[in-house]
Amino acid sequence: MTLQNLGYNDYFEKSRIEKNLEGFEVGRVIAEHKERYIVKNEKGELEAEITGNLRFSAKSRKDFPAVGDWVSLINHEPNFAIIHSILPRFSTLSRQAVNKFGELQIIASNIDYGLIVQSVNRDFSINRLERYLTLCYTSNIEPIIVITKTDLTGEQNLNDLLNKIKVRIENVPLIHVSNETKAGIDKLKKLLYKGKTYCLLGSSGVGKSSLINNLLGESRMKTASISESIDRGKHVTTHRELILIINGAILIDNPGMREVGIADSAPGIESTFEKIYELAQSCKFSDCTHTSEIGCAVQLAIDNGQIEKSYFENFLKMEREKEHYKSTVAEKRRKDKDFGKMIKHYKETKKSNKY
Ligand SMILES: Nc1nc2c(ncn2[C@@H]2O[C@H](COP(=O)(O)OP(=O)(O)OP(=O)(O)O)[C@@H](O)[C@H]2O)c(=O)[nH]1
Ligand SMILES: [Mg+2]
Ligand SMILES: [Zn+2]
Repeated sequence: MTLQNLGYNDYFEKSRIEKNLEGFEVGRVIAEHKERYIVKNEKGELEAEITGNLRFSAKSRKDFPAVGDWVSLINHEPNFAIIHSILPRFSTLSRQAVNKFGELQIIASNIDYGLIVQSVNRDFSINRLERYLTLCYTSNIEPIIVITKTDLTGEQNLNDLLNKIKVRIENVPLIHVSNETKAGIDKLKKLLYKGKTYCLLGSSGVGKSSLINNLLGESRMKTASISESIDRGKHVTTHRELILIINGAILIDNPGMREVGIADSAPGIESTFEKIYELAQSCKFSDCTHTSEIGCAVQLAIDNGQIEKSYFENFLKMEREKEHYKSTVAEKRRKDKDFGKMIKHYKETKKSNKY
């Protein structure tokens, strides 16, 4: 095992030198269990914790290690290390943290490709596909769409579903597989490149772990049948884990996501809804909201069937979420600033009272 096998490359080596970390060993975070990490390098796997300094100077979740990170290490014992610092990330896949408005949750870092997995049955949703696309594009991560469980539907249905995707989503590789019959698995294998990191994204029960097992050719990841009564996954995978695939690609399995919340994702929304941005250039008014204005090219395109109404509605919904996230963050910052001012004022008055 070399560091390169784990995805180490010139980008990370350059920043290691720039940050004067030559004296430190490095490793990649391959799993996280509540602030305890498993780090892997050429010597094997180590358990690791962060330094107190890293913890106290952390301002947000972003300052903590995430699966996929390259970290510098201080070794104490043979199988235990302290994480001294996080090497600058090449990409960060994140979403709006569930139930914590205005906060980000890092899904994984240093990802090259996002494998967006949906099954042909209940889970299938183009709106949600566009959400995942937005997350990927926001972080410069290349998306690949993987439709699973093709054995559960007929050929006609499958083609209808694939065509629906193609109408709305262009220029994204689209693969369909069955983890049961193994149809399509080889096609997906061809999109896995040596030294590149792939993160599996999707709801619980769509077959992410089954897919990894098939690509590996062995049952490494735990999978479980979905709940028959509600046709939903049981959240079998409980933590992120980085796995090496035979032909040199690196895959990160992910627990199923219930929500795909949009954070500060302007670039991602722009790429996902490129057609709307293009049309908007022909609107009569430059500040057109594309809702009720005269001469709106977007509304016209909906009326004549050039774009789907649901595509536009999904765009609006995600735009609103992005704006809401931004204003929540701004509000938080303002409060923090006020609090800082209050403390400063308190200290100053205390000082002036002294003399
Ligand atoms: N018929 C069929 N069943 C599949 C396919 N892929 C996965 N399954 C089944 O779906 C169930 C869930 O699969 P998992 O691989 O555990 O799903 P997951 O996406 O990893 O789920 P979480 O870990 O909960 O996020 C298992 O019973 C699998 O056997 C498929 O292509 N066809
Ligand atoms: Mg799983
Ligand atoms: Zn308009």
